[in-house]
Amino acid sequence: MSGATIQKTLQKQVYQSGIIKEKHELCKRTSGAREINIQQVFYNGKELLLFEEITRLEEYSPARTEKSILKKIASGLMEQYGAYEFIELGPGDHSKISILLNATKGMNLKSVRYLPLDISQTAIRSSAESLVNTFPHLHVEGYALDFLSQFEPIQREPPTMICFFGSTIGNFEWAESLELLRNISLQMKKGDVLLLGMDLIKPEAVLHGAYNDAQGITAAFNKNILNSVNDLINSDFQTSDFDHLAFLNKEKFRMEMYLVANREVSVHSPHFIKDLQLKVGDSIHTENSHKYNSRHIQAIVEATGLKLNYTHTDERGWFALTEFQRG
Ligand code: AVJ
Repeated sequence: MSGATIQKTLQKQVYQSGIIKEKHELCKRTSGAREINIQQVFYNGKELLLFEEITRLEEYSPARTEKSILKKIASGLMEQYGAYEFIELGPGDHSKISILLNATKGMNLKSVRYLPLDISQTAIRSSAESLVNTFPHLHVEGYALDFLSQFEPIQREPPTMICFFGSTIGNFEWAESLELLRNISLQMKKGDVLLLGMDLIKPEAVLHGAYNDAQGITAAFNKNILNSVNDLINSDFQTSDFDHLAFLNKEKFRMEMYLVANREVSVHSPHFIKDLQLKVGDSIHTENSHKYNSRHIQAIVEATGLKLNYTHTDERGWFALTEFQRG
């Protein structure tokens, strides 16, 4: 079976389902061991829970560092921009936006609006409920859609603060991420701010540890992708047939994650024309996590035409919250 065939069937299935707009890409490499691509961009249910567990790991610092930076800059941002409408792309939980909302508490504002755009309707609903209880002056307007789609039609009064936290952008190929950010920038109105969380290049040992934690949570998170695929295409991938592999690709400035077959594997799905046969060592490329430096940030400025107002980092320079503005 050719890779292209799988890709076609999967896409059809994805578009038919309507609700699960996961982006899957399956292809076959031409030489050497086979490598299949299943890159999952959206977190739903179990992935989200496992990811939350990852953020609590000693070895995994991005989420923690981002929040500590945000706590330091929140009130300054509120004063500087006077943007009390927040759009958050793929919030997952509401821990990051709460930090900004907290900074609006003493300001005696008539109203603050929060517009989360997330694939998971359940996540949005539960966040909305708990947020309106904590912040009485808050209006939450959630949108269950993937953040790759347009938000321009949403009624809003600029300046809006568009928050894209967690280095979620890092899951995208570099060229794709520039395209996505350009698309976002085109939807920004004069004065709108984009607050972008970016995980920075750091020592290889630290990066390696963050994606190869001692408790094996990252491995479980990676393997769980197979369960999502099984749900999506009724396949019978067994997580125990695969080993977790994560390493730094220095040329591409990213951590790459794979699942490597530890035995001969045969996978069946009604969406496959023929069973998928894997040999020991064949791998499934499951995720990329890009790491950035100041040149990448400059390239974003050039690709989007946005103004870079400030780059906030921690003492170690391991994470950045970058402030872009539409002039
Ligand atoms: C949610 C995409 C930022 O790339 O670090 C963590 C996902 N994958 N461990 C990341 C992830 C494995 C995470 N992002």
